[in-house]
Amino acid sequence: MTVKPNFINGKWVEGRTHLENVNPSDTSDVVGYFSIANQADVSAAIEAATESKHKLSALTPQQRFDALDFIGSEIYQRLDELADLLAREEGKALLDAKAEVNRASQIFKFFAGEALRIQGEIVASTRPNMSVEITREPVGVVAVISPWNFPIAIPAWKIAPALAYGNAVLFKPSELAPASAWALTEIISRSGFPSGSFNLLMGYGRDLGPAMIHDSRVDAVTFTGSEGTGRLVATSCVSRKGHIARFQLEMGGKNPLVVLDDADLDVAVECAVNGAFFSTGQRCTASSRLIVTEKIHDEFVSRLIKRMSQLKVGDARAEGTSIGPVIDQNQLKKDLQFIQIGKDEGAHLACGGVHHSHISGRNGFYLEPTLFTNASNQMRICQEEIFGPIAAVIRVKDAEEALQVANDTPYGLSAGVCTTSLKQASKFKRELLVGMVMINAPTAGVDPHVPFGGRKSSSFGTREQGRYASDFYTVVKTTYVNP
Ligand code: UN1
Repeated sequence: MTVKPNFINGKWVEGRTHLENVNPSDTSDVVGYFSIANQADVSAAIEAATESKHKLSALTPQQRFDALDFIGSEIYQRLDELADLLAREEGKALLDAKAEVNRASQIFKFFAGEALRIQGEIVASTRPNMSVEITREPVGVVAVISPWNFPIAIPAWKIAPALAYGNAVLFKPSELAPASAWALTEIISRSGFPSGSFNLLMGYGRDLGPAMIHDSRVDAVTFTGSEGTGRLVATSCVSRKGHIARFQLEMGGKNPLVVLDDADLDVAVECAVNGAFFSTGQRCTASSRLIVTEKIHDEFVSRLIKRMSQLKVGDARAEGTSIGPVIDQNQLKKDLQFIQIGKDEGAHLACGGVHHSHISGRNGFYLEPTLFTNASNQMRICQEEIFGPIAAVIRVKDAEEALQVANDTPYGLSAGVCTTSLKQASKFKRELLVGMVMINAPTAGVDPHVPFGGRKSSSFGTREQGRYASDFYTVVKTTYVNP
């Protein structure tokens, strides 16, 4: 049995304990064994990252470009292999897994270019003879805490900008999907970044999170995960000894897809199926609330159910699978509990809801895409993030009510509207209280080069991705020059 080691100060370091990574499509298949970092490993990684700052500042932007471009290129060259690994450990259908690996490659390439485009400003002073320079510097040591649902793309969109803007990284991937993280680390280890500037610490968040955040040599924490854990991260960043750590949180969503009377229903059904069920609904951008106006409600629901019957649930890597398993037993239990809650609350289970412990002879965590109708927005299934292939249809009178219901949620990540009216599209674009608006497009699935993030309980801090990422990964310095 080989155990994949952590990566600390440029060396592969085996842990005393390890975790087992199991394929959710086939629980008899162990994807691998991965070392669990302990407190001493975390300290060593923080020490190395801190020490690497001077080596990082000696790297030219061109060298950072070359290293990031190398990573992006290798990910692309190994797309099939990495996508297979991702689908195997996470349960994402192979086509989606390929798209995710491709996205990770694009992100590294994008930030390779950004390393060459770091700019400042020179501004006239209000005082005579003085000028003012505004420059950006690396923030320092960044802890990257990433979830299991996008095991290569989310690490990419945190690690690539961190390195592009000259920071050192401590990477703590989810314990449920360490294989993609390990493969990514192995590529980064050969890319030319100096030893200590990139460290992999695998294991459980409850131990490693506090160990990283409580150390005041860690300057910033970027986190994607649940709202509950996000709040703990925030509290730790603020209450630790030493200076407050800069933090950025991407948390839950309860994203609405609004379908108006004038929508193209073919487009609307595709948006709903993709947004609600692809990637097994395990996306913070998933459309879990389908808000549909009265006139087209029945037609939309019947077309959606027909389309759902074509979705094939099965092994993520099997030919023809559109919906893979949920990630593990805990998540399956939570999903099934929410299905029961929906029934108890009086919503109508219109489709799916069935759990299969075997498909094609494989023992996995399979759940059929599930649709509730006759739901009201106050129900728990419409207020709480489920993170599974479960959506609820809420019938509304008109566009006005649809907008009000769409915004009536603690979250504010993404929202979609299907309409052929420019007037309605413009109104929703203006009035939706979210970070991302999708017009005639699924609420999930975003471009790699533009800002990503939300409002209210979905996000805290500056935006991720695209050029806006520099707001998190750099510190602005203002210099007054009296020559
Ligand atoms: C997408 O919808 O393409 O955790 C990305 C998540 C998000 C990423 C979604 N941070 O689901």
